[in-house]
Amino acid sequence: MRIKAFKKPLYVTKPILPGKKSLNKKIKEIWLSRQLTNGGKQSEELKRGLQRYLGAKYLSLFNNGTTALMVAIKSLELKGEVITTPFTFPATIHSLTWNNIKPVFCDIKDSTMNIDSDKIEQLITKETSAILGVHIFGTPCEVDKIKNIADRYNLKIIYDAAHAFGSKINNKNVSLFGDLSVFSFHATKLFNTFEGGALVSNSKSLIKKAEILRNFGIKKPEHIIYPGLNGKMNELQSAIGVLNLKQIHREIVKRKKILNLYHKHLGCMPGIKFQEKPDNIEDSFQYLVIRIKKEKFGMSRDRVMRELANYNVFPSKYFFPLCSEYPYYKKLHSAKRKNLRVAFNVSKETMALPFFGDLTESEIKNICSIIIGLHK
Ligand code: T4K
Repeated sequence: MRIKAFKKPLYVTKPILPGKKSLNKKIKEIWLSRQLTNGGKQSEELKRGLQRYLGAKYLSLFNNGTTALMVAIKSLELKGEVITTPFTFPATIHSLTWNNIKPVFCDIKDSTMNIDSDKIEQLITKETSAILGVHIFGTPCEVDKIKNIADRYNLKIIYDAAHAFGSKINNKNVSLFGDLSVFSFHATKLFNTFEGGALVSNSKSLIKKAEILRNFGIKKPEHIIYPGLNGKMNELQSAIGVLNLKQIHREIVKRKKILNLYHKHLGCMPGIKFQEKPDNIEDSFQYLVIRIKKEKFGMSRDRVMRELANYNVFPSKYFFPLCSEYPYYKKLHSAKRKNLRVAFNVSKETMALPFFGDLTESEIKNICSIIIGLHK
């Protein structure tokens, strides 16, 4: 059967939105209060809701995930070098550079595509101050192994949990691991506030410090104690968050079904590999990433993407190129390809397929049939 191109383009995601009626009610409240930012009723409500949802001890809202990352690094007063993964979004690595820290790239595991904790120790020098792990596509890093290394070498741990909203390890939310974790609430995320983010920690004093840094370093009027920036989430973003949080369960239920359908149709295809999810973890259902193994599939990831585009399907190349391949970082010793072989291969194979609650069963079936039809 010949499959027709989709009438409307299918992208990697389609954000959930609050209903207009409930949003109008929130807007009225904000207009009446005239408290637009710098804290307020909406941000307090969202903070409480997220703390509950993420099981976070302490949480601070941010205008986006990148600022939250930059502030996390500043709060821990990191210096020198930080060991991290090259297989991530630019924000992870740039946030180190903005803090005058040298990123040290560590290779990743082929199975989970997360930082390879068995290769971290050999990268530690007397300049190393922390490990920055990314729970890639919502699959948590090996947090126990990383903690063991950090404890032995007196290093701090930050987790970039931008993809891991609700991910769990042995039934414990990812927000409970590391010194600080960062979430992103960008429009493309499972839970969105259009733009937004949060910093979570088990340490009250760290979050307090981060909140001062988030507000220009102002501790109290006439008392400016750190070189801070402006990272606050405003009341409109917060209101959207309050409303979207109510829909999150429904969206996850739909995505679980969609994930199963993709597995059903593509799971046995030679040359197609899904991210491995260890038994002790719970997924965030943020992305559905497959790998195209060129030799076995008979076509490269890039060619598959070009073919899909003819049908109006536009997966995202998460993540290509590797951060270690950017001109700004390429000259670093740790950016050498021979040390990042797994990451280099993985970045040529991955693509995030359309994955959102509104995707219909027949759309998924057709996307999969197109891919299957390309197999040689
Ligand atoms: N750490 C990690 C590991 C991250 O992945 C990210 C962000 C961060 C940190 C930083 O967090 P934030 O500062 O962003 O809060 C997107 C997002 O812009 C970015 O937030 C996200 N990661 C990254 C993985 O994906 P692009 O370049 O893929 O975005 P874009 O505009 O191409 O969007 C992808 C598709 O989504 C579009 O084709 C259509 C759809 N879309 C997009 C937007 C913006 C919509 O339907 N509506 C929208 O409003 O980066």
